[in-house]
Order: sequence, then C-alpha cells, then structure tokens
Amino acid sequence: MATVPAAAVFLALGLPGAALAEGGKAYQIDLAQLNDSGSRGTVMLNLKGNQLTVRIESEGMVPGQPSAQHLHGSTKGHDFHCPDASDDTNRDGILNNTEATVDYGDINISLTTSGDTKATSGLAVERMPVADKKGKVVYERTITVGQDVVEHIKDLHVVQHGIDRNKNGKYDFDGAGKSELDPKLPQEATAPTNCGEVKGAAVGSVPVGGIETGGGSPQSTVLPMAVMAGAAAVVYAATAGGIAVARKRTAVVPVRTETPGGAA
Ligand SMILES: [Cu+2]
Repeated sequence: MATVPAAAVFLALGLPGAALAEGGKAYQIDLAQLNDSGSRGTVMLNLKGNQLTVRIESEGMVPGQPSAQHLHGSTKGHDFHCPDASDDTNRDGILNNTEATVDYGDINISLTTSGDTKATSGLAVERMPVADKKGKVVYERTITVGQDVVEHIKDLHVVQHGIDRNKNGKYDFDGAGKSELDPKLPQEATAPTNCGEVKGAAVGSVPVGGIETGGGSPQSTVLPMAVMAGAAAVVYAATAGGIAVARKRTAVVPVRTETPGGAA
C-alpha cells in the first residue's frame, strides 16, 4: 500500500516539508506520458481529514499554454486505470479524451488554481495552470473533499491535458485536427498528455463490483469534457496564430482575448 510517512516522502522528493500538513497520509503518483508527449511529472496527494493537498510538478508541457488537469476515476468502487496507446481505438494516432475516458474514467475533481473544483470546471482554462517557457508546471492547492474521495483516494488518477503534436509551441488545428469534444477546439488542447495512478493502488485497493469501463458506467454516458465545454466560463478561441484563451462574460460572446504567449 502506498501510505508512507508523509514527511519522508517529501524529504525523498526534495519537496518542501512546509507544504505538508502534519499527521496526514501521503500518496505519490508518477505521471507518465501519453500521446508520445514527452511529458512526465510527480504528484503528491496529502490527505488530512477532508483536506486534500495536491502538489504537481510536471515538465514537457506546452510552454505558455494552460493545461487542463483533473483527478479522474470513480469513488464508487469502479476500477479505472491509466490508458495506453492501444486505447487509440479509432487508430488515428491520437489517444483522445473520449478514448482515454474508457480507461481513466470521468473527471472527479478539476484541479483548478482558484474557484470551484467541480467536474464542470474541467475546461475552465483561465483557472488552470500555465506552463512556463520551459514547459514546466508547478501546482499546489488544498481542497476540501467529500468522504467518498477520502475513502477512494487510491482509485483516482491525475491526468493533465494538452499536447503539441506538430511541435510549434501552441495548441492549433494543424497538429491533430479538431477535438472530438468540440470542433471549435483543437485536439491538441484536449488530448491527455500524461496520466498517473497512486503508487500501490492496485495492491491496496480492491474495487467493488469488478472492473467496469468508462463507457459502461452510468455517469459516463455523457462525455464529461463535452459537457464542460458548454458550462465553462472560458473557451478556446481560434485566432490567426493558433489558439488563444478567450474570457467570456456570457456563455456566447468573447469579450477579451489573450494571446497564450504572454504568460511567462
Ligand atoms: Cu482530465
């Protein structure tokens, strides 16, 4: 089982002990690339009561671009896991979110930088971390979670989204075409770039009710990110240069557009 003295884990990883509340349980996740993205990272989950502190350090992300990131999976005992290239069921060379959701399950928590962390904030990219110029993302947030999350923390996985298939430093339609979730979004913006499971989860966690796929669970009959695209306060807007993050006051009309390269 992956539970170890939290302070020891942070010591071993070189992460600041101050980030860790005393008396909590810590779980480590190694993020492994999907879609040949070259992305990788380390996640520490620290649980103290119903306070979950999530710390992510990842690299190989698309510089200057926001990365949607979530805890995926089920807190009801269904067994999900990280996908691999064989889950590219339409064999177009891209593991898209719909294909991957069969394995990693729906969004349980959106790992936003502020505001709510509901699944409906899954594509609230103005509240998602932006990679620095070297493609590094550092994220830390403490979230109040439900008892179901406390009891099933080992059944959840961290997934970060956003790839740069044509290596031009931005999300655009030339790299991988349109997202299957929303034709207005590039596939590069929504495809998963990495995924990681809690270490030792397969040993310590016995799924209830056996293995189910995302497609088979009732909550997965609606594509989560497609739903979020409509609910999110922010959309990706295509520009001449590629993709920009457009803030909206209403559900329809962008009122301000930022170029993604502006974030340092
Ligand atoms: Cu996700």
